[in-house]
Amino acid sequence: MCRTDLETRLKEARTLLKKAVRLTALTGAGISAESGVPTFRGEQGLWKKYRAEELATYEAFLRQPELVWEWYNWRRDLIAEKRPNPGHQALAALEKGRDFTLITQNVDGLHLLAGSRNVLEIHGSIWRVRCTACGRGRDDRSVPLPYPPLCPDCRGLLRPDVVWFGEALDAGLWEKALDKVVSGQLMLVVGTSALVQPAASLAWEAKRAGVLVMEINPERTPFSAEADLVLSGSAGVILPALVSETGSTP
Ligand code: BJW
Ligand code: ZN
Repeated sequence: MCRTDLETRLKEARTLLKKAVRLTALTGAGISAESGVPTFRGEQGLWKKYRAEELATYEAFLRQPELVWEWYNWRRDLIAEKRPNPGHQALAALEKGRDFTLITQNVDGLHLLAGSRNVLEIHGSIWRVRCTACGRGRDDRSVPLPYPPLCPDCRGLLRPDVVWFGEALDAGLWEKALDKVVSGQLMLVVGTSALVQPAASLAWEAKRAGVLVMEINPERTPFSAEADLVLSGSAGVILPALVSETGSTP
């Protein structure tokens, strides 16, 4: 997309954003890329080095819990020193004065660190652990977690409190996300390959409900053709450009 093209689209996007009072955003790994957190797919993606099915399934965890924990400890260590970038900050600013729900597939916690409060972490959090025996979850930010991490209540093996392939999303969070998306006026789809279900379906559900959807991504995705407006570029540049002149309140 050439510069003038992007400028025109940004202008249009700002006008639409100014009018919107009920807003949602769906974010993916791309928004944290500029903070130095690797994405999953693509050339620099995490799955280039590791096979998803070897690490991000419960079966993999049952087979090789130590290997899975090694991977999560490595990621916890990497994420612990990362900070929110201007993309996260712009979304936090957008929350002020609006009915704004931020739905994130990311487990890194960077939206919360940026000051967003109305956040639905639909794939869980890398900073939470859950007992495989009694099911209790708790926050735990220690890095690394000594292996094997055991539940203080029942001595069961702890797992990362994230959603692996083949697992259901938390029903309450999912219903709230879907409800906010379809009852909104505008939705931003930021930094996601729009490949992983059911999260990606939120963008299509929004369209079906007549919600205006803007996509922000340097690459095209399976959703791009459906989006009302595609702002092609990195979230750390586009989002601040969108929000700064829109102001934090409508
Ligand atoms: C930038 C940027 C910049 C770069 N600025 N942008 C066949 C068809 C359809 C579905 C399936 C199927 N086979 C299996 C399924 C189901 C499966 C699925 O969707 N698989 C697909 C891969 C095909 N889904 C599931 O299994 C889900 N559960 C389920 O279906 O349960 C059924 C069930 C129901 C009832 C009872 C029981 C079961 C669960 C999915 C869980 C996904 N989990 C992960 C791991 C989380 C934990 C962890 O982090 O360790 O979630 S996988 C991984 O993918 C992670 C992410 O949240 C998720 C999405 O990835 P994301 O965020 O889109 O990242 P990338 O890397 O893909 O893309 C980055 C994007 O950023 C790119 O577009 C870049 O261009 C862009 N970008 N720099 C803006 N600076
Ligand atoms: Zn327990």
